Amino acid sequence: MLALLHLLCLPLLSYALSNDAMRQRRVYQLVTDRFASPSNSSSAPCNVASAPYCGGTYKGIVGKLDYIKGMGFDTVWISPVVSNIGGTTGHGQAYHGYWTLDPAKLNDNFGTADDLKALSAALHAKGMYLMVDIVVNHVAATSGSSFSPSSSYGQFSTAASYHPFCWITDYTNQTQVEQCWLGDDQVALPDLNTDSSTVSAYWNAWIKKLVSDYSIDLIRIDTVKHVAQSFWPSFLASAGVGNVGEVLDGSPSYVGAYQKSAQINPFNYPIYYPLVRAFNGTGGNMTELINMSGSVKSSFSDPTLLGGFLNNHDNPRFESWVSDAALIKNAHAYSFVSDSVPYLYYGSEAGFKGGADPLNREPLWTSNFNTGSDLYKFFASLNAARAAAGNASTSFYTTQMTLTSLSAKDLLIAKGPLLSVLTSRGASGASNSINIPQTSSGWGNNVAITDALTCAQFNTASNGALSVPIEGGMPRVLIETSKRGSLCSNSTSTNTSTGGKSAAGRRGVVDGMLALSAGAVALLGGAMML
Ligand code: ABC
Ligand code: CA
Repeated sequence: MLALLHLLCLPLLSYALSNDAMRQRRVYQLVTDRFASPSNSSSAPCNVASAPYCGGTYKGIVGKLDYIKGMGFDTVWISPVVSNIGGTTGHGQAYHGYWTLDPAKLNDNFGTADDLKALSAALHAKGMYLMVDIVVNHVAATSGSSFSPSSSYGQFSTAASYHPFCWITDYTNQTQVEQCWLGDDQVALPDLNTDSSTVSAYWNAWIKKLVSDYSIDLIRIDTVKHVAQSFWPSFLASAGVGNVGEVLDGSPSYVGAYQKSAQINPFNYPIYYPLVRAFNGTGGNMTELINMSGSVKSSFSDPTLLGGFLNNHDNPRFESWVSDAALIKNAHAYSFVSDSVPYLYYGSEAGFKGGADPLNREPLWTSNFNTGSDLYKFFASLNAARAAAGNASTSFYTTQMTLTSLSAKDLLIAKGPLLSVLTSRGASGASNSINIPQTSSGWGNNVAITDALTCAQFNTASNGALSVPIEGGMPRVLIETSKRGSLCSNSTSTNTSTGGKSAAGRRGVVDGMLALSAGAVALLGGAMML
């Protein structure tokens, strides 16, 4: 028995498996203060414009895990957990968690240490993972040039822990980006001297303890480009868990260097800007997106480990620019059918449209956590498609996609066994069919194909080509019916192009997918916490 356990455990300890496990995640990003309050009253006020704490807590999240899991997500990214500066600043309160005071203490607005442990345990009990946001670049203060650290900052109570005051004014000057301060006179972010061995030793011990105290599975790292690359490898080794890092820059070579040289798995900010432009109206052209995906491939050591997103807490929601429901779905679908690990920012499923920070951090409780909405089911279908592809082929997650332009507005993404068609035609755009040649799909002659989004079925022709209609400008996410597993298993539609599908059928799809993957998820969870 012991020998068997040994055999089972050994390969799970390897660092490589941590990356394998990362690729299979589907991440739901929430702002702890804005996701769920214990009372969950849909009328509880939250004036986002004035940026106050609105009452969301860890207990609130625990109560809504089925809402997240039911959409097919298996990982929850929560806000930074450490204690923050109090009071109301010129930019409101520290409800987002990025204004660190003492990193050795927790932010008690979100609950107690036991509440955070309970959240971690509740996630693991459901075969899900906890991703915690962490900040090592800075602390926060309400004064810039006159900042003088005190014992409230815990370990960082003397000037020796900081880079001398200067604002970052030139983002092309990397020394400035690393050593000067973010923020402004309302809220300064005093820059820690992460180049000092005392500071880096503190952070290394801190992350090890945080991960262990709260059984954290993954970390999201803030302000990565503001800390020297040489800081990260030993910090990540101390963390001992997978990471996704924020390198907020549109240049693939600049961002790619953090993966090549510093073991960070960045969010795919280089693709974000062309992605928005591709679907930011019905004139959207796919060329820039295709070209950027090529640059990303050559600039990163492994594009399948990047974080793919359309929305997050720092940018205006895509829906604040675009109201066409089909364009919104196409833009969101990209992150789920392409190489990156998919991230969904909470509220996208509720149709939130908030603009620039702080308006993009709406309370979710006003939505009543509706699991019956068209968008909720849309994201569930995308997750189910990704899971089905991974179940059908072990190489799905590591296979790099191929992007082909089918026309100026139509994009084919091949990532076997998934083949997706995204289009910027828009809800009232043309409905002419897309022709996918066998050379692009690799599908056999006369085989049945399922669209994961509608459960409609099609057949390839006797030469293997597939003609698939575009309806209402909606994307298509296609997989061979023989490989779909439980995806659309409750569907009654066959060989149709109309894609009629009952809501009940769709729910069955998601439930089936989660049941299938639960064992694997639990196994990986054990590995990641070892
Ligand atoms: C508060 C208010 C805002 C107000 C702001 C000045 O102060 O809420 O209304 O406008 C936290 C809070 C924020 C808060 C800030 C500052 O603290 O969440 O609400 O804003 O007090 C991370 C987090 C972010 C967090 C912090 C600080 C850092 O995700 O939520 O903010 O812990 C830079 C950093 C990046 C940081 C971001 C907010 O600022 O690099 O880590 N995000 C250029 C620069 C980027 C820069 C970006 C800012 O501008 O290169 O470094 O990000 O908009 C592309 C280019 C890019 C360019 C973009 C805009 O365009 O290639 O280089 O980015 O094409
Ligand atoms: Ca710095």
